[in-house]
Amino acid sequence: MNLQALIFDVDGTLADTERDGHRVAFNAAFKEAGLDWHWHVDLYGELLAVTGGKERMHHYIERYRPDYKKPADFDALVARLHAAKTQHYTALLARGGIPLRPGVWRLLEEARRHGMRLAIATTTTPANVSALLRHALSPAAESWFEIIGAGDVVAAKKPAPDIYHYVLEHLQLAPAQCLAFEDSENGLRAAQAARLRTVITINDYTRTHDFSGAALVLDHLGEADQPFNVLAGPAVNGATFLDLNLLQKIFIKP
Ligand code: XBP
Ligand code: MG
Repeated sequence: MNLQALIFDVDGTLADTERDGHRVAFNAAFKEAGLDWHWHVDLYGELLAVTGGKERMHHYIERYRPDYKKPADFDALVARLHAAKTQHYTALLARGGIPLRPGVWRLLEEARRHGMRLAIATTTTPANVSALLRHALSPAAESWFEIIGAGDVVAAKKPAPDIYHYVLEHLQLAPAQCLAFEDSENGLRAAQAARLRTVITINDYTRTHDFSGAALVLDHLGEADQPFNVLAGPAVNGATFLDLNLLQKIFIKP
């Protein structure tokens, strides 16, 4: 087996975007529209069970707001709220509001230097990916990824495998030639259903998720001065951060 490509999720994996990014942007859009919807930190954790911002708003109303009288054009309202939320979110990223998680920049840089192919598979809106890559990584970072599979480009969002199938098809690689990076159970289920081995880096919203079947579960990718903790997976023989050398050792069997 020859590892040829790394495929990254975005939200929660490249950066901790949910609590202080997406959530804040949703609330700003709701307030601006004069709605009494407010997603506090714990509620948002529950709402993350549904991926995709538009889908999450529908879920919120169905599940938590039986009192809300939907207007006839509810889908259009959700679409307008989502567009406003995207504006708020990308503006927040442009202000440098959300940094990358530990080890992300280092691993991407190393992968590029060694000709490892890179891709993105996410449920988030393409504009959100562009803003994060440009402002948290590098102005040219979008070009680092051969394919950015994002948002409504596929009909079914994670945990459906569609976005991974879309990316694999574009890369023209078999799942065994790639490795996925995810932070959530929905992400893992999507990658697994596409037969991809998956490295998980947990975060505060996902640490209690079921990651059975993941190839490796870490608290983060680690840095030389910020060692990772291995929560599940093979022995890493004293390594303190995930780099290509460690990936070769644990994933490429002779
Ligand atoms: C990420 C998401 C996204 C964001 C919001 O899931 O669920 O919906 O919360 O993005 P994953 P949009 O990391 O598994 O891809 O509002 O642009 O949909
Ligand atoms: Mg994620």
